[in-house]
Amino acid sequence: MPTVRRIVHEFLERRGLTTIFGNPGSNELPFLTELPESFRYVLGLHEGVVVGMADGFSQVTGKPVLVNLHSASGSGNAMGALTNAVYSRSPLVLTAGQQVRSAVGMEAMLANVDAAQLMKPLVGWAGEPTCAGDVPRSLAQAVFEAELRRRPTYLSVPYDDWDVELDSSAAVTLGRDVRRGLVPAEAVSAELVDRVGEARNPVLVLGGDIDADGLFDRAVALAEHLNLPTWVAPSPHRLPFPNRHPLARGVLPAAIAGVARAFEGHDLVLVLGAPVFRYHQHVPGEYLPAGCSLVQVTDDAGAAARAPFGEALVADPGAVIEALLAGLPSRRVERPFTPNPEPAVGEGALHPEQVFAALRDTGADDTRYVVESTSTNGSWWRQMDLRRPGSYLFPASGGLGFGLPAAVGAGLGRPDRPVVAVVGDGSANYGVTALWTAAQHRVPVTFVILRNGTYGALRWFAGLLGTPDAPGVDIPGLDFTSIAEGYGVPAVTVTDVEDLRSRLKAPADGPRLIQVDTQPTTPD
Ligand code: TZD
Ligand code: CA
Repeated sequence: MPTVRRIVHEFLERRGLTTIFGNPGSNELPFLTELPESFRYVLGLHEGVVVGMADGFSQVTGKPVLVNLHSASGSGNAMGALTNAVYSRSPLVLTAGQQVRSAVGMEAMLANVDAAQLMKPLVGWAGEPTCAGDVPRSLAQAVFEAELRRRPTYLSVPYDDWDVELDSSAAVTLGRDVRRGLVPAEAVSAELVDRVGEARNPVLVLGGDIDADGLFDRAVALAEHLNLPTWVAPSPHRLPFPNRHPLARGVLPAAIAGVARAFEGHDLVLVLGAPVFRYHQHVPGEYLPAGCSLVQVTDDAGAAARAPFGEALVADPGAVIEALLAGLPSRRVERPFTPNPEPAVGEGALHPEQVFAALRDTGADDTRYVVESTSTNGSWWRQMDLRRPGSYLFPASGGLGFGLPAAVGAGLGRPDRPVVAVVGDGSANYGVTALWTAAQHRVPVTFVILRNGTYGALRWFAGLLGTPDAPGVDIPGLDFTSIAEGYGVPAVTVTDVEDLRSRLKAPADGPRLIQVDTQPTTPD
């Protein structure tokens, strides 16, 4: 008779969840023993890094990923990084080892008291099987809930369950398939097609789901077909549209008044694959200019329900894109891509624009950039020219500690594309142990650390919020070359732009870190 362990391993194998990101403890070892050959265990030295790596891996593969955490303490450490996975809609399946069943009630060491409750409200679903016999089904549910809701899930399993033998009926779960398909009814589609066709001056807004769903090229086709000015929804965690495309209008400002200003003169805003909207700075005002209406198409029922204004259609954005392409005549106008401006030049240290221009000029077209540098946002979009799907990842909740780990996860998940992490000297600290995993697995990521000696974005915010005397915004005395070497990653400091360019051009067969001293800037 098969054990719970055998059945669960086989289920995971059949579903392709054979890369496990984890940081184990005693409660988890009974699950991890006797793993079949096809499994790969990627050890992270801190649970925030474990989840960040899994998030990057999931985002580039488009698949659910198994994460293994240690009881309550490991789960708690994972929680900050988990906020990013929630907003990137990454289907991470978190598992945590529980004490043996008889020891949970008395709160023995390592009991995870009320485990499912611990991770709510971040996860879309959380549970602990009521008996060993229900572990395979519960694990399958955790995987399917993550896929269907596109949100992390959490399962706590008492460690004395894994050796329990089950009869053959427990294996029926193995063969299950669960899918989603949200194509709108024809009449609903037709109504939306007419509405866009009749609009006097429509505008398109694209969100991260467009890139995540493999719709980047179809969204470009739609914008070009209808000659639609195209914005990226505020606070993007992925890039859904080429940023120098002649129809690209940039990233919408993350404030109510700024968004309304951007829509001035338009009568219809069509939002595909984004919440409405992920504002950040609170600048109150009208949500839309007079005479303008908004329609949001998303497969995320929660995002549709919580939007403060506009109409929403819960459907696959891809189905709506195809309906619009098929249903409306072409208004296409050929125009060249918009060239990048000359980079600003720093004094005393490199301007971030010089660094980004060097990346742009030396990087392969299909390079994936994982970015976590907050005060350099404007410089980034001015200097980059990203034309491929999956070129850009950014922490989706704004929770730092994503950049280094997600770059490692992206490199492990899709080794066919080069990965460059562009990370601030502040952000790098939250996920720095990812360097060790990169070194151990020889993941060929180039880590570019922008060292400006400060939490640049906080300095800028201090000005906006009228709090110039707030402490805790400078971070002098950090040297990432010594830190990286300690984790096994070769590293250099660069102060000259030509030196930077020649180093970026040099081939690398493993991870490397380039620390660049940069001039402080503001995000705009
Ligand atoms: N802690 C966590 C986990 N997430 C956060 N977002 C912050 C603190 C607050 N924070 C920001 O929102 S931006 C920032 C902090 C500390 C500064 C990041 O510094 P950096 O980048 O060096 O990475 P810049 O370009 O100098 O701003
Ligand atoms: Ca900084």
